[in-house]
Amino acid sequence: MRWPELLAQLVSAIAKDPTMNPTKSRASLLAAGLLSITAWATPAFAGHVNPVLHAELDGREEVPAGATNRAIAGDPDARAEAYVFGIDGDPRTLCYLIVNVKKLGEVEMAPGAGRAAHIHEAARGANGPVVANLAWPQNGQAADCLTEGETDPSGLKFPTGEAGIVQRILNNPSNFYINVHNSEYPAGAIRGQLGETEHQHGAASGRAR
Ligand SMILES: [Cu+2]
Repeated sequence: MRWPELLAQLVSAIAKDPTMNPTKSRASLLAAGLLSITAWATPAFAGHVNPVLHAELDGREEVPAGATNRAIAGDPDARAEAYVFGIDGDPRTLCYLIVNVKKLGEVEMAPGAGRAAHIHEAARGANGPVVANLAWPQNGQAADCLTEGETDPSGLKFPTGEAGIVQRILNNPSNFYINVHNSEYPAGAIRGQLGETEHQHGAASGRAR
């Protein structure tokens, strides 16, 4: 996705997503994130180090609990994209978007009854524990910023309570994956390993866009 589309989708998600709590501080964080992305995506700022991570979520990436079972564990047709990024000067906050959700069942429904989204810790091909509770992408989008120690009615947004989990995710993205669950696929409908964006590779080689 091109940056202008991503920014438009982020703004749209902020405006529409009923799972977001548009508090003043959260809006400020998202604005800071937008500025980070905008500054980073501008050729004059190529090389800006604030990481922007991407995941392609696909039902075929979900793996069953039994390591020897090679069957597809997720929804084979469903797809989505996710972006994760940090905030300059706020190392304990992580922002994300889940966008371009396609063919995911129950997407019009409210969260709960198995409908949820997470960051888990495990390498590709393995399952691991939830390290961040994300918003269910109701109506196809979710966006928020989470700070270590922050809670909602269901508990800590980073449930392990680990100090430094945000930087660990940003610095070791391939050890983490995003997945989305629904009641049909309670163990995970779509999944994608976090990695650097193609845009970052472009910036590193001097092709900032
Ligand atoms: Cu999950």
